[in-house]
Amino acid sequence: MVRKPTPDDKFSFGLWTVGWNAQDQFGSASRPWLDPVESVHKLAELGASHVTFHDDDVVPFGSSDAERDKILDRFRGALAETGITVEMVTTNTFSHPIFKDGGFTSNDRRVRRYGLRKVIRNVDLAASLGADTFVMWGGREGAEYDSAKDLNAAHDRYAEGIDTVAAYIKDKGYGLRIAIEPKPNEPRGDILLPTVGHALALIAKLEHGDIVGLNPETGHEQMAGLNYTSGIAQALWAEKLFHIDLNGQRSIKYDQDLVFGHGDLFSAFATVDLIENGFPSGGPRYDGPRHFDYKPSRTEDFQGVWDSAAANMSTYLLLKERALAFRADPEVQAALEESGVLELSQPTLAEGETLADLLADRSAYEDLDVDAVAARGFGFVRLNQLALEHALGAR
Ligand code: GLT
Ligand code: MN
Ligand code: MN
Repeated sequence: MVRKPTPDDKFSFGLWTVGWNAQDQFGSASRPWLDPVESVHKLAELGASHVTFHDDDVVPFGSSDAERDKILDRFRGALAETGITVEMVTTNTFSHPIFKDGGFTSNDRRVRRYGLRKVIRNVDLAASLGADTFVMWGGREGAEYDSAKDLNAAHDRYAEGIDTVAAYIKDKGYGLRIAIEPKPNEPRGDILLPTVGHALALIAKLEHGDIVGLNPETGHEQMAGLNYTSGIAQALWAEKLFHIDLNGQRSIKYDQDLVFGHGDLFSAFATVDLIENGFPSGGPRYDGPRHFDYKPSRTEDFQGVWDSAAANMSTYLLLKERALAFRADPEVQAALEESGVLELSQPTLAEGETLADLLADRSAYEDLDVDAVAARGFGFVRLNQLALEHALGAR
């Protein structure tokens, strides 16, 4: 049995996840519309503590100001009744046909100006709800054809858009940080900022990059054949892991958005191990919400929707239990030591040692018995097997 989640677990769900009516490329909706207020109540019952949403998930696109106020009042009421808080808000700049060539990077300048207005309006809403994070997933920022985009200008416009929003956040004194969510493709043939690394490189060139970080999603990195845990590790190292989207993906194919752990389970174990235990020798930690961005499969009715929401949290808690046991196991600690995993945190040059000292150190080069050093076995396989046995609950 898995224990029930508590607020300390910081579980969070996008309202677009459970609320997805399962319409896809090949078929119409298999579930009716779900009232976001009902989702808030249901998620609270299941043990989640936070929700996140796109502007249009709560207030339908095109609503009048009066309708918007009414809807938001009712939504705030649900938050107050349940104690659920909004930790992150994001903007839908991908559904309406106006965004078919992007929001911040559309070739049509009118679209970019409209997109920026939509985002800024949503920043105000995010701040008024007390969110900490403002996610930007540029699903439509990209192209199908290499001739369709001036990629130099596109990166300029992307940076301009993000910097403008960041400057606005600072100007207003809002306690928000922007988190860019990379994705390699889908719905565009190629999406700008396809991976964690690409996004980090863009952030480094921003004027207001200090409040811009990342929201990496498990499946999006895996769609590019990359290792999600490595991706969030580098984002952590860069002190840019502002938020996470956890889900499941089974290899390189369309974005599956499966329940966390229902894709590459052993990789999910590594992710939870990093989040809950941190790096083996210390370093920056992720302390934010454990946010699930998945889609209840199209085969599921509402019972299946709520079962799948609960499954994300159960899987996370199970893996957390295993990951804590893994690190607490003295045999694992000894194996980490033997494998040199802990030795890696030792700087290559000793304190105060200069390159000149190293060049003068014959034992480091001229006199080093390279064959003897090369003969060392690292024992990584044994270490990995220990991890697997812990993940399976065999230890
Ligand atoms: C969309 C996408 C997700 C993003 C959301 C944020 S929207 O569902 O597939 O990965 O996190 O805009
Ligand atoms: Mn996804
Ligand atoms: Mn996501």
